[in-house]
Amino acid sequence: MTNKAYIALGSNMGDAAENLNEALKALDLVPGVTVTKVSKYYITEPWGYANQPDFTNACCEVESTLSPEALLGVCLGIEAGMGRIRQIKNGPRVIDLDLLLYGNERRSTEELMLPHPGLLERDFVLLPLNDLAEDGRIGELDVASALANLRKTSD
Ligand code: PH2
Ligand code: MG
Ligand code: MG
Repeated sequence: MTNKAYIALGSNMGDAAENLNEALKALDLVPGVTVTKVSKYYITEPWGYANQPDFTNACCEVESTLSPEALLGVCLGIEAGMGRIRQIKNGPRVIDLDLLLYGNERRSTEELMLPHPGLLERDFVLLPLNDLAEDGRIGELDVASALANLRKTSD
């Protein structure tokens, strides 16, 4: 059985767009994972830790036969393979792959929260995710309204 999942990509070290390209290629090469849609790439101001370069952010849709936990493992494996070192919280990173949604699955373990807890609060996630929505929605999530709400509250 295949499921649709959504992954946020971010980078602000080296050639950030090239890092996103490389991560997308790596994802698509994994058996049981097919990248089916990719958003536009957005240059965004750093959130959470100001003194670092702007990020390039995007989102992709994948179709996967893997479990949510296995797909998270794939994301972490690609991050490690691309040389990500965890240093400063919210600080610079060569690649960040966050599993946002996996069908209508919900999880709240230490390893995995689904939907991703930051999803509704971060415009650098909602903006690219909205590119992948159909009629403003992804499954149960009204992405277009979430984006409009976020913009209202941040004015
Ligand atoms: N990721 C972070 C922290 N801050 N800011 C932007 N603009 N984009 C990100 O992807 C990002 C961030 C931690 O994952
Ligand atoms: Mg992450
Ligand atoms: Mg992140």
